[in-house]
Amino acid sequence: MVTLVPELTMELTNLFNWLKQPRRITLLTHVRPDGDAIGSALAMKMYLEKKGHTANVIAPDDFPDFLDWMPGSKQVYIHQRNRKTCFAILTQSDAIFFLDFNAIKRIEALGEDVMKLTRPYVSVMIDHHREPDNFTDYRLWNDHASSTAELVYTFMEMAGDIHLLDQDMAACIYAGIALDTGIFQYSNTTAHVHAIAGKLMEYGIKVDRIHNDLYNQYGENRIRFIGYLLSQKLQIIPAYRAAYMSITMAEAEQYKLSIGDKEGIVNLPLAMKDIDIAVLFTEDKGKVKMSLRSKGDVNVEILARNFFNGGGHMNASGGSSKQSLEDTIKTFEEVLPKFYAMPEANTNQ
Ligand SMILES: [Mn+2]
Repeated sequence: MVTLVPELTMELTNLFNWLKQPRRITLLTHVRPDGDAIGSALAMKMYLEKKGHTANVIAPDDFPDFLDWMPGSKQVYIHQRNRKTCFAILTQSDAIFFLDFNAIKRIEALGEDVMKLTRPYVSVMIDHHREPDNFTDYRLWNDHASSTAELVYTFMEMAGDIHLLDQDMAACIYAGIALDTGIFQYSNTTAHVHAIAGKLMEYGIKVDRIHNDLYNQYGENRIRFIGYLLSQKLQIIPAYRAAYMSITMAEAEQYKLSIGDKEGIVNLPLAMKDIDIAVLFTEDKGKVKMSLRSKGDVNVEILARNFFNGGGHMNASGGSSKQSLEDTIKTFEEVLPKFYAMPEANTNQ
């Protein structure tokens, strides 16, 4: 039986006590922030402000447009575009919260700025990705949690502050959970997740509107691009029940893709009954970004961690490569047999 709710440790009690005084708190999310990262950060910001703290959210780079509806999204500082202001905010922080990631390298240049800070600050990690680095004073971490948003809810509950929850916070937390569970369909969708979602609905959030805002906001270009990818670019390796697609920079340009347009595309090949692994390779300046997804007991986290400098979750991970797009794909095809030979590749073995 896995523990779904982290224990309230002595350490966390100390943190809650420390938060009884007004503090200046900065909330950081990972690069290419997703809905769980932004939703968690915004809900946490609203909660901390209600507690009398000053709270700011900094994201390393831009988040997709389909998250613009989230209350407070306009106040998110983008480090890549506003490095000076972000650094000024960081230098004045009494505490820094690291949300939805667990290694300082995951925030790239923003992490470098955090390392430069000379004034002492309290550090807190709230995260659900596997294998966390040990770099914070406090952590609310559980890799069985569906999402960081779920853990933000847990944080408020543990602090005895669930009465501070309101409709805006509930909407952000609900969206984070919905996105990270693939709308309550992945294996991380526990009874506990549904119970929290039910409680959030009591705050009057409109789930149909949230789903529309999250999933039905695309332009014609994305729909046509998906058609092109599936008909022209989909590759299948039947022996390893794997499928992959790749996006070159030229194609992204041609179809005028924005960051949000690539979201969810990696999952499409998993709809095939004979496919357990789906990978999307995206060419970027000087590197290739990879999204890896799997079904059932196939653990793509092991694949991402061991061969592509990444990690995440068993059924959803990210990775990257400094090789060319072509060579990255070649490497992927070469490491597949090695991956399947690893005992951890399939959690049911
Ligand atoms: Mn997450």
